Amino acid sequence: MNGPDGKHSLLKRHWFFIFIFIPFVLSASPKSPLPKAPQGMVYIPEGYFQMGTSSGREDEKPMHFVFTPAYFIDKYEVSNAQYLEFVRATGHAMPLHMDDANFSKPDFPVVGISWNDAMAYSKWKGGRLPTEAEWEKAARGNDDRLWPWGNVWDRGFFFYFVNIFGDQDNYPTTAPVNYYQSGISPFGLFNTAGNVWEWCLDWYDKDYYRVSPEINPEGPEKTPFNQMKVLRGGSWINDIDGVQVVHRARNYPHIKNKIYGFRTVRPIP
Ligand SMILES: [Ca+2]
Ligand SMILES: [Ca+2]
Repeated sequence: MNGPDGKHSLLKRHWFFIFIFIPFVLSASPKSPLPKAPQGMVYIPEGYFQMGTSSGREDEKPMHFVFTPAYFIDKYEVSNAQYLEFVRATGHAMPLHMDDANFSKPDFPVVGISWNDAMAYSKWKGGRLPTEAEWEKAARGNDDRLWPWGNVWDRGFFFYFVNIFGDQDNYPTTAPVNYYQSGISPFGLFNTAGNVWEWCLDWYDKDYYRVSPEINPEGPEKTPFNQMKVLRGGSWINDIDGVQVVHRARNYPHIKNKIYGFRTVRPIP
């Protein structure tokens, strides 16, 4: 149709596109796209999760709802390769056990570092250590599970889910930070349970859950009775119950050994 009627209807079709289709496209696109996570990190959205347990050890009680703002957290425990980059760039002291082939491979988690070392590395990367709440939320999601993969441990079925004591999981000491894909957390973090314990930001207080704030708890104040930092997740020397993501361990911030490592958090301003 080349007559005036044909042009008119084409014009009408254009107006249809402008008034109907474009607003539809705009309203269908997300209002605020998720921030892009830095390389090697995972985005954890703001919101509530269930922290602690009502049936576990005394210092895990009670189960309580906690809100955190959104943040980024490392998908893996910090590796030797990453930590040595920091040592080379800053002149920071080398980690212990780098002469032991069981612990020094580049893709294995760094061990032999204190809480102070872990915090120095985290700051150099533009972040800090996770609070206990941030660590537990990233390891567990919001459904009250006891391990990152769920609530059931069946040795016959879940064989390569987690690095615990013994070599039936393929590794008698530490394992590569990206091993045990089957045991990832609901947010995709590797090895929150097992491999190495992970230093957290908070001072340890066994009664903290009974008094902690609901919104973004950052741990108790340091007191003369309370001089240790929290560690979470268990390690390659624990049994399967020892690596439940609700367990809370602690030690002095200067201690270094073969079972303590860490991962970092980057807060979102
Ligand atoms: Ca093992
Ligand atoms: Ca771990």
